[in-house]
Amino acid sequence: MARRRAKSSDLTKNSEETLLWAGLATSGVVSLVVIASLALAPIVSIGPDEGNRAPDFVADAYNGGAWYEFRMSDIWDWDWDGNSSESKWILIQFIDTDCPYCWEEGDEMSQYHSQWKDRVTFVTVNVHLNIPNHDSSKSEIEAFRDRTSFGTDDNDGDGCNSGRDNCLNRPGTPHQWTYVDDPSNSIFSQWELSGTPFTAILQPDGIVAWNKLKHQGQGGDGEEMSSALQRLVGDS
Ligand SMILES: [Ca+2]
Repeated sequence: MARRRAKSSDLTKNSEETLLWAGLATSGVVSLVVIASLALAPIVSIGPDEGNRAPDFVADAYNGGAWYEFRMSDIWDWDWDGNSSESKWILIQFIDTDCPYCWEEGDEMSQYHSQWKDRVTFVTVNVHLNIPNHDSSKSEIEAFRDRTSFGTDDNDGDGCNSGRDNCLNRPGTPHQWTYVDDPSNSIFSQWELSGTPFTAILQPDGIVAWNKLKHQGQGGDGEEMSSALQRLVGDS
């Protein structure tokens, strides 16, 4: 009996050792596979350049009804296959509610949105430039987006467009998309910007596909955003 017991205990020990070695071998193979796939995966830098993954951020956002916490990457389709037209592209615009060119661009943005809204998600980031008569607030952002009364039509610093206009008179229609507040200009810095307005187009997976400064800056090919949308997204 003692012998048998010893034998059976040896057998158990042997099979435990076999299992241990099998386990180590498997984890070794798994590690190699993991290392190989990490080595093969393209390294995507984070930044504002075309081909980079756009900087992610979490910030207060206004959707026309309420302010809420918005995370940029929540609207990215990480598994985008490069073709599917079900995933939406992203247009990110940077403005300051007091910047005159942003005021004028309000109309273009309304037109782009009405043409592309089914294929492109619009996000406007409001920065706070340190310029005289640029005094913005969440209430002013709401009024700029919604085209509602805020400020006066006198050039007295009260309202949008360097305080020259009541936000109610912004060119264009109410903007039916998410407005993000960037009170510390941190998103603006991540995009390495120095002025507004600025726009970029992102693929559905968050990769920068078109950066305005690259095309419309010095040495650029002059491509307009509307042409870029047509080229990248296709027929709206
Ligand atoms: Ca203002």
